[in-house]
Amino acid sequence: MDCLFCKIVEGTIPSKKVFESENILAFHDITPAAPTHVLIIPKKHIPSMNEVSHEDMSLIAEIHQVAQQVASDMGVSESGYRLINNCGPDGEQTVHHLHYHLLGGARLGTLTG
Ligand code: IU
Repeated sequence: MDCLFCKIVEGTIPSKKVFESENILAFHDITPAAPTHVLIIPKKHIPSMNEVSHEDMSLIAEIHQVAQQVASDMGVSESGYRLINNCGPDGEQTVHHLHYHLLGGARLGTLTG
């Protein structure tokens, strides 16, 4: 399958990993939008939030656990952070493998301006 994040999971494209388990991988975003910008992905290929099924609920729970761990490891637990999923064209999703952006290390501004 021609999926960038599947290739990162397989190791055929390198990444700067910050966490790996049987089901989840977390790595630094190649174009950081904040001082801390980590992508957390399931190893399973799920194209977007729209295709997350009931069977995937344990994966989603694990992603939240990993986000907590990564935030702690990156030193942003107390200062705070954002966990963002972009879905579809209006959500500006560019990589079609489910992923969550963990952003922190600076005041990120409000979503409503
Ligand atoms: P989006 O939610 O699909 O818009 O985010 C995709 C992210 O993947 C984006 O922040 C890119 O900088 C990031 N990324 C990456 O980390 N490594 C890559 O080789 C490519 C994109 I292409």
